[in-house]
Amino acid sequence: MSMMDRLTAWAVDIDAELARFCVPESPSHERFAEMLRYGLLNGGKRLRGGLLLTAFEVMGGSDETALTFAAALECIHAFSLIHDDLPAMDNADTRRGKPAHHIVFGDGMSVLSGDALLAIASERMLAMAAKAADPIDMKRRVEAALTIMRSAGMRGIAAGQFMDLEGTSAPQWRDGGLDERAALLLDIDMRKTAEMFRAAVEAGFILAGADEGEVNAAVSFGLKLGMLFQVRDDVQDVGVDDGLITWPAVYGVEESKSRADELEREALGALEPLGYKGKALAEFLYMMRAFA
Ligand code: GRG
Repeated sequence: MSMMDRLTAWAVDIDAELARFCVPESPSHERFAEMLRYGLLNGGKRLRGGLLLTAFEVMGGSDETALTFAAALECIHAFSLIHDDLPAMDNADTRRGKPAHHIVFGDGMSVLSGDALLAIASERMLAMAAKAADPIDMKRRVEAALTIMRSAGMRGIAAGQFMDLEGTSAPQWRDGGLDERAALLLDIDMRKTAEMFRAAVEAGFILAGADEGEVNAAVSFGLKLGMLFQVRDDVQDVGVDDGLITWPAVYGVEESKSRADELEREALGALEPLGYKGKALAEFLYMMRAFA
């Protein structure tokens, strides 16, 4: 089966798990559940969840636990997209080809839905940890939850979004030369995008019981892959999102493409310590060329 077919199959499993995340606690909360489902089950590619499941599998993991963590990661990603689209943030009217969450439910409900999705992701991972059969498994699940939640906070998307909101009025951008602008771009993208890819691979490895050297390789690969995704996404969006802090805005389109090629080589290089176990992750990287 090709990696693309596997992602398609995993997306079905992840969506089924996400649907279990939004079962209303009482019949009067059906509308609340509907809002969560609208933000979650709306055609996301499930790259981050699929990456976590690939990483889990290559390290020999085979139980159902990882699916909850893959869904939790997608749940956090969905929260960030709902909030990012709000008028107070990126002010986007559409998401995944449909009206954005706040266009359908209103700003207040979208803030609330994002809050709920972040809390539910954390709750589901901790519930999975609490029901581990032995202390080793419990520790792995807590550590996987920790690394995923870190990708959302001060180190991850919230910090990235903070810098993105300051945007082009930040002194490093407004007054800076190429080096300062490039450093700002790297800092934003590392947090806003690469951290979630890092968390996906790292959590998959931790859950499957990978050793420290293997986890280090996973971290390095995940960060490079996430950055690669963002560079290609920026290049694809030239003409759509101009005026933002992007790779083409700093380096121009051709140089951005060469940097993407370089990042791809570096990501593949980061897999070398894993030997044959890195093969499926390399396939995942090649498969992602189709998306950005
Ligand atoms: C509001 C805390 C908070 C964070 C928002 C992630 C983020 C920060 C903003 C989203 C907008 C953005 C440009 C993110 C960069 C990464 C990116 C290209 C996301 C889209 O990811 P895909 O293509 O989306 O995997 P799907 O829809 O397939 O899940």
